[in-house]
Amino acid sequence: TNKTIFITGASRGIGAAAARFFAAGGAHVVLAARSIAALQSLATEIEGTGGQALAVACDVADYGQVDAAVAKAMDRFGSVDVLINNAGLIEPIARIEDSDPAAWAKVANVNLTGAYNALRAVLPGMVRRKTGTVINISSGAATGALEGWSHYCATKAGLLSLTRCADKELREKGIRVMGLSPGTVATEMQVQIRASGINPVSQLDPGVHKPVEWIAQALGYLAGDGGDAYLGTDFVLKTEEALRE
Ligand code: NJP
Repeated sequence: TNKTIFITGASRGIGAAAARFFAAGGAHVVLAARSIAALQSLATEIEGTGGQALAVACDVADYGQVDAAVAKAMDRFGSVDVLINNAGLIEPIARIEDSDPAAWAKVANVNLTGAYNALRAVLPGMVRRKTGTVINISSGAATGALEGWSHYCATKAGLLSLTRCADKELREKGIRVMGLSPGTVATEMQVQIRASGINPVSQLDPGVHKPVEWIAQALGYLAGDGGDAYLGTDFVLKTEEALRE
């Protein structure tokens, strides 16, 4: 299809894999993150294989930057049809008593407010066209309680709640808001988790490190016309009744 897919956190890991996957299927991809050099090199790679990609530098924690990035996407491709809220971080991992308040706030501003920012920025166009798809990448941590992960667990739980609220408001306007909990995926984030020494082996999905391509395929399913579901960490497809209560 020639849909435009706006992907946050596209400079590496799951976001970069999703960009390659959607571009290979003919979509126009907008690559958003802070590391502009990595985004530009991915855009060049995608364009080299006949795809269309736009790299936009943006810190999702800053609404002005997100809004400007969406405006650039609209200028280049005319619309944003699918938003994938994938940008996220877990560092620094620390028990609450040892944690730095500013670092905790930064995680909240990326994992939760960042997703709100991108949703808020793409919505006027989606409401105008009466169609759109938003996929928020949450985590099994949303329902877990892991030492040193208070920032991550709390913000991923908040992101699921944002998903439910947004879906309730927007479904009747033709916009689907869905969630995906990838489970344990082989990316830089897992390297950081192991290095922290706190919960070094994921307790959420022990022993399994899914390749990023699996997550990209799951996103493809959700973004497709048939996708109207929530994918849990076990990767068993299930319609999450809670999302549509
Ligand atoms: O992580 P990683 P993943 N503004 O660290 C970007 C969730 N998840 O691919 O800005 C904009 O390789 C950063 O780009 P840059 C996880 O919580 C993962 O594993 O250039 N972008 C980079 O592209 C997250 O939501 C696992 O540094 C910002 C990307 O985010 C998503 O999957 C399990 C940013 C992070 O790439 C992708 O994570 C699970 C900012 N302020 C959920 N800050 C797992 N890996 O096991 C960071 O359940 N980024």
